[in-house]
Amino acid sequence: MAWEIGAVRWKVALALAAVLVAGCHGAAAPHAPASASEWHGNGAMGAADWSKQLDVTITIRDYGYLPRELRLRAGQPYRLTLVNYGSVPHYFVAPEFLASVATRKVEVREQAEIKAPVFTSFELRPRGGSLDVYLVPLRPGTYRAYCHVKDHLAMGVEGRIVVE
Ligand SMILES: [Cu+2]
Repeated sequence: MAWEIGAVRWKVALALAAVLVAGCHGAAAPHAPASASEWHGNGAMGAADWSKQLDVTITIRDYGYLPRELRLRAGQPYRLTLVNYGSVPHYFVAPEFLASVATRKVEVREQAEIKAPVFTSFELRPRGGSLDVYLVPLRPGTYRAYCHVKDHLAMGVEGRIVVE
């Protein structure tokens, strides 16, 4: 009797474990890297010399991103600061760009650091809301970034990031 209850418990535990494993895979983001080494850009993160970090900024206004085009070099570590000087919240939506870089962390100064393999977008509060993305571009290309709030894209709240 005791053995039977034990066996049932085992079956329940195994079924639960299977559900948990399936759940983890199902929850993976479309661009999520398969492994930690991929997360770190196949060594790009470990090889990056952060003492050579360059600081670049994209300023967001109600009429657009400044600069309209930001040029970056593949393999170079950057601190990309996003700051919204507009009067309303704005987004920085750039899933292709953010999936093409190795991200060390995202930092809200004096507040928090967020660690994740891949980001897709950020929302910045008006009148000075900002954050820093520590990243190493990996794939040359031209990437789009824009705000998807209402008619903001039509108002010009967008930009281009060129990785050479
Ligand atoms: Cu906007």
